[in-house]
Order: sequence, then structure tokens, then C-alpha cells
Amino acid sequence: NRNMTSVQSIDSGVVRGTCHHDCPDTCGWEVTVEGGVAVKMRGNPNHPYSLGELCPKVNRYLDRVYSPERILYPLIRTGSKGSGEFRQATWDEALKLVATKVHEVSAEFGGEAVLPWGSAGTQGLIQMNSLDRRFFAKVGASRQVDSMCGATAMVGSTLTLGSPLANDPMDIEHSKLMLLWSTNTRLVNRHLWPFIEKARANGAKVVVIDPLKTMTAEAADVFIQPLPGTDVAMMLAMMHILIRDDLLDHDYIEKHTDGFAELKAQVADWTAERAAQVCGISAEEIESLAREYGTVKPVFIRTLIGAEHREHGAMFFRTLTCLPMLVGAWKHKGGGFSRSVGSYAETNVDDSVFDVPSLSDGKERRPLSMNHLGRVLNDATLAPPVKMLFVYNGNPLVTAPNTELIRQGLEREDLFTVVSEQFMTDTAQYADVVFPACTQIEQIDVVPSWGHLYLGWNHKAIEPLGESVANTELWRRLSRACGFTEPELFEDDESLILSALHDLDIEKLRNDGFVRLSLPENLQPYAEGGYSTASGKAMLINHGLPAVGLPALPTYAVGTEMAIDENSQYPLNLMSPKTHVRFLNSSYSHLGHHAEAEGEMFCEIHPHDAEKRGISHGERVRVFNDRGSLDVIARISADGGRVRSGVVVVPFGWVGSRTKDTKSVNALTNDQLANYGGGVAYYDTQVQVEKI
Ligand SMILES: Nc1nc2c(c(=O)[nH]1)N[C@H]1C(S)=C(S)[C@@H](COP(=O)(O)OP(=O)(O)OC[C@H]3O[C@@H](n4cnc5c(=O)[nH]c(N)nc54)[C@H](O)[C@@H]3O)O[C@H]1N2
Ligand SMILES: Nc1nc2c(c(=O)[nH]1)N[C@H]1C(S)=C(S)[C@@H](COP(=O)(O)OP(=O)(O)OC[C@H]3O[C@@H](n4cnc5c(=O)[nH]c(N)nc54)[C@H](O)[C@@H]3O)O[C@H]1N2
Ligand code: SF4
Ligand SMILES: [Mo]
Repeated sequence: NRNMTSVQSIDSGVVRGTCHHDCPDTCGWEVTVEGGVAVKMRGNPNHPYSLGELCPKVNRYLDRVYSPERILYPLIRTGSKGSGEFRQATWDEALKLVATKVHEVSAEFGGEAVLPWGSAGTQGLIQMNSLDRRFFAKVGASRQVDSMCGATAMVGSTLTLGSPLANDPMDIEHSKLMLLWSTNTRLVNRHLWPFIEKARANGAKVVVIDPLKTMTAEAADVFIQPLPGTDVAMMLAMMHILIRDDLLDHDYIEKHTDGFAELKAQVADWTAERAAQVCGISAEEIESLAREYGTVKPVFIRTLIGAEHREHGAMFFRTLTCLPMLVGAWKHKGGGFSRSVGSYAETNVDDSVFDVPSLSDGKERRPLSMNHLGRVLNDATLAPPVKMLFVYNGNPLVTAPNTELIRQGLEREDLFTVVSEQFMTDTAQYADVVFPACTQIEQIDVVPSWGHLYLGWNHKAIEPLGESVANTELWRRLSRACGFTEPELFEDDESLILSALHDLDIEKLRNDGFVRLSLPENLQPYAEGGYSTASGKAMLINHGLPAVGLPALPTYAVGTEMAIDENSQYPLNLMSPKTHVRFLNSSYSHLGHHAEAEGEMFCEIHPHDAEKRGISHGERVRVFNDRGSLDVIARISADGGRVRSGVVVVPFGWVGSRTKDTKSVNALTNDQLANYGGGVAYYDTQVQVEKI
């Protein structure tokens, strides 16, 4: 039953697929179909990384697919913007309306008055980003740039390594000391945890470094809880100690790094005592971490994106990646540094085939930051202004920063908003036209992973429900409705996929549902140096950085710790990470079962800060700043351990319909870009909390 062609669903049988969610685990799955209906879904037991397991989000995926809340037909707005009042329309009518608008707006303001905003609702190769690029190139639309996720972290580590490439996360199982630094593995990367446990069973130790006592921290051997945004000071002190106590791999430093002498001078006065002051932890914690880091081998650092959501996010990753150099950690299997391995997909996947420059006559199109959607929609000086917005694979009114500014933009009567969605999200409520999107089991794709080295195939298991379509089909229909004729705009799904894949066994990929990227079985990228830099050496000093306004050496931005100032108007630092096992970003939080199990959105506050404000556990509080205000329930951990004094948490993920004020935490968050890399400083947000 696995020999069916990939573009067709089947009547009955078992079909292999791959999870499309923006999650490092990219699990393999199997869907059982009976009479054209998907009746069962489980993990693909042969998948070498996910090992037959899915997760509390996707275990109920079929409820998502068959949810009565699915959008199954095109919708046209009838009520006021945001009212959520729509009528069902035919595809013809909806397409004609949108195509007419594209032409009108382009004629009056130019193509750049059209703006696409797409995120990673599906990470599939063609459904995330393929024909949309061609469609918007043809329209001459503004270009979406920057990223809510990963850009700053990637650029930061590249400033040292010369490329985003580092260790295979699965190699963590060979480690003896694992530093989970700013990542909540058990929650967000759950399929890596068994590999960590395996190492542990062999005597390895887990250290978690996070300003919050996460569920991962609770399972650690050692937990270090610095003040938010201060880690670089701790890293510099670790380097100071490694140098002071000569816990160095001199040979590796000599052969494979540039700038050790300068770095040594830079960290000379970064004693553990000084860093301890900055980080709000004890000098002994830093001393002991550095000693272990310098003596235990193999030593592995694991991180994802958490710390990038700050002004100085790039420096965190830049500095962190210097550590393995000093101890030669890369030389040992199970040693080094691991973050996203997404860039390894380039070994077999070339998505540049989706860019067809001739469609836009080679013209440069205006770049606009996706993190500044609110600013862009409200900027009267923008020439041309944005008059038409396409949102797909994302829900910016919940997930982008400073959402109330976005809401103000979406309310504009002179803005025409088109949303492609599976569900009536907060953002879709503001659409003029909504197109129905199908789910992963209704479409084909190939899914590269950023958490392991296996490429996943996704067969279509069932036919799209109602009149929903894959994103690729939406772009084809829009191109036709606009009267465009270039054949590249109409390429079919299988052809798109095959054009991008190279040097791999596609039959095996299709049959097994996954194939390992064509990389050496033993991937130790920097065991013998070979950095992608001009000198071939890692850049402890990076001479290119002053030109872009950053210091050449790892540097702690003095004053970051001052963010917590008791006397200021907004004295509390607001962190808003993922805390929910049943949500995937804002996905699933609108679905009854998931939402009810997670309970109401809350604000976690230290007993000391609560007491000062007369707040008791379970009482309603107002969390506010100049951007917005939220009415939530106070959570005070009995031992005061989850958050430090001066820090509060309102978690990310809850959608408007599930909150008291129909707003998510991003009503409060900072939309300033990080000082480098194009990410956004969500966590550099200050608030006040008061009892209601
Ligand atoms: N269940 C579930 N899983 C998910 C997701 C989800 O929504 N739900 N989302 C997926 C997505 S899109 C992504 S990108 C990944 C993200 O995966 P992670 O990057 O691991 O998750 P985050 O919650 O963004 O941040 C991780 C940790 O960084 C910490 N952190 C923040 N600032 C600092 C700092 O200054 N220093 C230190 N040391 N730590 C800091 C936070 O407290 C948080 O615990 O998770 C993916 N997996
Ligand atoms: N405060 C705060 N904000 C954050 C974060 C945080 O930690 N704290 N994390 C940030 C991070 S790391 C990320 S990645 C972003 C995530 O932000 P978004 O990418 O906006 O995440 P989702 O809310 O999951 O939105 C994905 C949407 O795509 C839709 N979708 C799924 N598949 C398809 C498809 O095939 N076609 C179409 N048309 N639609 C589809 C889903 O229904 C869903 O509504 O949020 C960021 N925002
Ligand atoms: S959301 Fe993540 S953990 Fe869950 S099935 Fe998808 S890839 Fe796996
Ligand atoms: Mo993300």
C-alpha cells in the first residue's frame, strides 16, 4: 500500500507523513485511512529520532483535521473589521475580488503597496515558501524580511563559527556534561530528552541555565538561574576561569582559532565575583560550572532560540560559541555546540529554485520587517503605504510583538487583508477575504528539520475537506485570477518538490517517510577546524563587527542588568516563553480540549513582589505598560522558585478568544529589533503588575 503515487490520497490503507509544525522534532507519522476518512494517526515507529512517538499537541491531530471549527469555504467579510462576521462565498467570487484589488492597488500605488506576511505554520518545503515567492515577485510586492524566530541566534553563532552549522543534536547521547543553556528541552524539544537520559544513564550530568525554573530545570542535576539577559557576563567569567586555571586546549586554540590573545585580555577582569554581581548568582556557581566545563569531556552545549529575543541576543550566541573553542570540545564525539541544524538541509534541498527573478524583471523590491507589522501598517510616511496585506502560515495578532499596534493597523478601512487559514484565528477575524487552507494530511510536501538530520516525506492521506486547498494551489488560483500567464506560477506540487531535491534516494524517502541527509555518519564538523571563515579559523575576534556597530570581541553590554529597577514606572521584566505542552505557538489554544487542559492565562510572580503589591495566589491582577494591559490570574509558587524577584512571566500561546481581554501576552511586548540579526526583543519588556 506504499506504492501509490504521492499526489493521490488513498481509499484505505496506511500512509506515511511528517509533522509540519514549527517544532525542532519534525516527527514521522502514519495515518490509517478507511473509506477516504483518516481514522487513526500514530508516530512512525521506524523514525530514528522520534521513535514512534508524537506529542500532546499532535496526538489529537485528527480532531484538528475534522474539527467543526475548520474553515472549509472562502469567506467574505460582512461585518466591521474584526467583528468576525463573514459570509460564505464561491472560490470564483473571492478570487475575483482579491485579483481586482491587487490590480487596483498596484495601478494606484504600485506593487509595493502589497505586503505578504507569512510565518512557519507549516515548515514544509513547498507549502511554507515556494509559489508565494513567485506570486509576490510577479505582483512586485514589498518583500517580507527579518524573522520572529531563529534569525538572531543563527547570525550570532555565525559571527564566531563563520556558518550556522554545528553539531548533530542526537550526538548529545555521547556527552558526559550537557549544558542546556536557554532552552526548555523537555517542553519544546521533547524527543531529544531520551537521548539526554541515555547519556545520563552513562553517568553524564545535566546543567540547565535559565532565568526561569522550567520543567527542564526541574529535571536537571544543576540549575543556574541568572537574571534575564545577563548570561554573557557568566560566559566571560567562565572563559576567565578556564584561562586562569589553564583548563585550555592549547593545541586546538593555536591551530583553529583567531584572536585568543585579544580574548584573554578582554576577559582578564571578568572574575567570577564580578559576573556573579551582574547575574545575581553566586561566584561559586560560576567557578564550579567553569571547572566542570574545563575538565569533563565530552562537553556539549545545547540551545535553541530563547535568549535571542533580546536587544543583545546576537551577542549571547556569539559568546556562547566561543566556549567550545577554549576546551577543544569539538574534538570529542558528544562535544561541541548544537542549535538549529536547519542549514544542513541544503545538502540535499535547494529552495533557491523557487526564486524566479525574471518574474519581477530583476527589480529590487522594498524590504519590510515582519517584526514591524504594526509599525508598517500605521506608518503614514511610508511611500507607498501598505494597502493590501496577505497573511498565511501565521497568526501575527497573537504571535508578533506589540499586537495592539497591529490591531490598529488591521482596523484601517483602506487596508484590504487576505488571510489563508485552517481556523478563524484572531488575525483572520480582521480579514476582508479568508481562503480555506488544508491540513498536512490533505497535502503533499517534504519537511526539512531543524532538530535532526532526517528529511521527511509527507504523503497526502485524504482529500482536502470542503473546498480547502494547499497553499501552493491558492497561489496558482490567485495567479490565474490575476490574469498572469508565466508557467512558473503554475508549477505543480510534485514538480516543485522534485526540482528542489538532489543527491538523495527519493524512492526511499517516499517509501520510508524519511531519509538521512547525505552527510557523514559521524558528523563532527569542527573536530579538525575547517571553519567557514576567511582564515579557516574560528573568530574569537571578529574584525568585521565594528563596521556593523558591534564590538570585535565578546562583550557584555553594561547596563543590561539595570532593566530591573524597582523605582521605575514599569519595574518588572516580563518574560513570555512557551510553557504549554498542548499548544504549538498559538496553534491548538483555540481548541477546546487543549485549551481547557492548559487552563487560563496567568502571571507568575515572585512572593516578594506579590506581597509588596498585596497580591495572593489565584487573585486577578492587571499586567500593563504603555502598549497594553492584561487581566490575568496571579500564580505565586510556594517556594518562590520559578521566577526570581523582579521577573514576571505571562506565557505565550493563549489566543484572544481564550483570554479575558481577547488579547495575548504580545499586547505588551517590545517590538524593537535586536541590535543585530533581524530578530525582535520580545523579552526586553517592562511592566507593572497590580491587584484588580
Ligand atoms: N510545546 C511546545 N513546543 C514548542 C513550541 C511551542 O509553542 N510549544 N514552539 C516551537 C518553536 S517555534 C520554537 S522556536 C522552539 C523554541 O524553543 P526554545 O528556544 O527552547 O524555547 P523558548 O521558550 O523560546 O525559550 C527557551 C528558554 O529561554 C529562556 N530565556 C529567555 N531569556 C533568556 C536569557 O536571557 N538567558 C537564558 N539563559 N535563558 C533565557 C526562557 O526562560 C525559556 O525557558 O520551541 C518549539 N517547540
Ligand atoms: N511573546 C512571545 N512571542 C512569540 C514567541 C515567544 O516565545 N514569546 N515565540 C515566537 C516564535 S519562536 C515563533 S516561531 C512565532 C510563531 O508565530 P506563528 O508562526 O504566527 O505561529 P502560530 O500561531 O502557530 O501560527 C501558525 C498558523 O498557521 C496556520 N497553518 C498551519 N498550517 C498551515 C497551512 O498549511 N496553510 C496555511 N495557510 N496556514 C497554516 C495555523 O492554523 C496557525 O494559525 O511566534 C513568536 N512569538
Ligand atoms: S509538534 Fe513537534 S513534537 Fe509534536 S508531532 Fe509535531 S514535530 Fe513532533
Ligand atoms: Mo519559533
